[in-house]
Amino acid sequence: TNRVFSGAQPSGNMHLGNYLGAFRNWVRLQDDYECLYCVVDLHAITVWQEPAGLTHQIREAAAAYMAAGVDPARSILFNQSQVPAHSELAWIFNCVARLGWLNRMTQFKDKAGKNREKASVGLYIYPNLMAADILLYKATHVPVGEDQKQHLELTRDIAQKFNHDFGADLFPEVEPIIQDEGARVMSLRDGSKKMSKSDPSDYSRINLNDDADTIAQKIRKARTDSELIPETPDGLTGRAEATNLIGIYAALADMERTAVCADFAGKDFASFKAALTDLAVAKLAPVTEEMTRLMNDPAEIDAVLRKGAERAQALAAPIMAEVRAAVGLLG
Ligand code: AQP
Repeated sequence: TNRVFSGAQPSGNMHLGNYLGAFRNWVRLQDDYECLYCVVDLHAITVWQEPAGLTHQIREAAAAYMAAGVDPARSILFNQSQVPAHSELAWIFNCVARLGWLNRMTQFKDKAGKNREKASVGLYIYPNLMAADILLYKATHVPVGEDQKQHLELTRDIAQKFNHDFGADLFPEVEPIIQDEGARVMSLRDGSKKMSKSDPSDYSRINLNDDADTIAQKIRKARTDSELIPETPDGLTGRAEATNLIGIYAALADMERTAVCADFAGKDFASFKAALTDLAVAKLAPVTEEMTRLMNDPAEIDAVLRKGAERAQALAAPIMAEVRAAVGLLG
């Protein structure tokens, strides 16, 4: 079978970038693959998370997946730490991956920043846990953005070295499902940075739990330039913020950028932003409403996650047994 694994970290508010770049695509993949969608809480705690906030964020992430259209009856929707085998396989991979491989990971360098000595060990070995997430289910396909390509390469290296070292043809070669560049949503405050949960400015992103007034205000304050909307996307060259807003419009409306430019050619950003606000509110309101409904009754979310964890555990158990046998651990 073709099996997809993907996840998002419950490290803050889920936002428009997660929705357009990940969730919306996950929903489509449900038609062609057996899918596992995971709230990767163990990844989130590689940087400090306030415990009470984390509990809320885990449930809210699960609510966001469902509200976006992930169907827990078709896909396995679960929370990483509720399936302990993720940690178990990650440890074995800590012993397979080489220091030199991890030293090359650019995301660690970015996230650890200048004070590398103060970064958690977890942040450093994060890619090994990601490899475990995927290989624990022998997933064959992983939808990834450009920024995760290097980690997926590492997953392939770990699978290959494991197979080689233990003379087992155990893990498959994982294929990326590459998201197109247009699916990348940038910060509303700075068109050179991606929209991110951890950006300290709430005005940099549209959260999936923002109400209509908040969305309107954020789009109104979004950075732009003083030029008009060009006739074609060629006229967006060197205009990162304008490119981003046109891109968001195109993604939400399921249109090509060319068509969006043609529709708004010669208009100023005030009128474009008004149209973008209407569109964003129309598209996101049902998602926000469903998230709110789910968050009002966490028992429903918890039950979905418990059921999901059971199903994931059932898939993982025989694979973990193969791994233990290959390594020589007692069963
Ligand atoms: N701005 C974005 N545009 C398109 N896709 C995005 N994704 C995240 N931001 C954007 C995609 O969402 C999925 C889940 O991401 P994640 O939560 O695991 O981690 P991330 O990429 O690190 O997201 P953030 O928001 O930037 O979180 P923090 O600030 O905590 O690091 C992934 O498929 C990702 O590509």
